[in-house]
Amino acid sequence: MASLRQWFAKVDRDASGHITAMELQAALADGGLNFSVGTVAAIIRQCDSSGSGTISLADFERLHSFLETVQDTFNQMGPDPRTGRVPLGEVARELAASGYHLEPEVQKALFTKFDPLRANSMGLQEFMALTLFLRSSTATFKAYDPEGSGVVHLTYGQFLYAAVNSI
Ligand SMILES: [Ca+2]
Repeated sequence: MASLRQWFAKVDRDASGHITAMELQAALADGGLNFSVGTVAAIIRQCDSSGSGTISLADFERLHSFLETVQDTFNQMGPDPRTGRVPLGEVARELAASGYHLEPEVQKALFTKFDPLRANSMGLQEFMALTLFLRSSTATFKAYDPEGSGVVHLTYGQFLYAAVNSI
């Protein structure tokens, strides 16, 4: 726990007691991971218990374990040591193993979006963005489908709300 505290202090550059999206973006970039502010904000939403848009020390362990889980999952897929990337077929197998039952056209759309360079592979950054999207979309869907029927009916406003929360 002492090391987590030290890491927190390092990331919290202005020592405000909260890690902002900008601070987290800079820390991840130091580790060689270059994310847009939007993706970093999505990472924070996964871990931010208070809805403040920032990470407190209490949230930090969750953030740490989320980043570690995604990294471990990525490493288990056996990235090419030369490029650091995993073929899309391997990502598809991993998603299925994680319980995402995606129709072929849905999977194709996801891969088109999260492999924007059409490399037929993903690096850790793309895989993390995909993971965030799936997690937040699933959470939003479940919020509209608390009984787990698998079908939701949305008004236009609810659709926009769901879409903007799934980025
Ligand atoms: Ca700060």
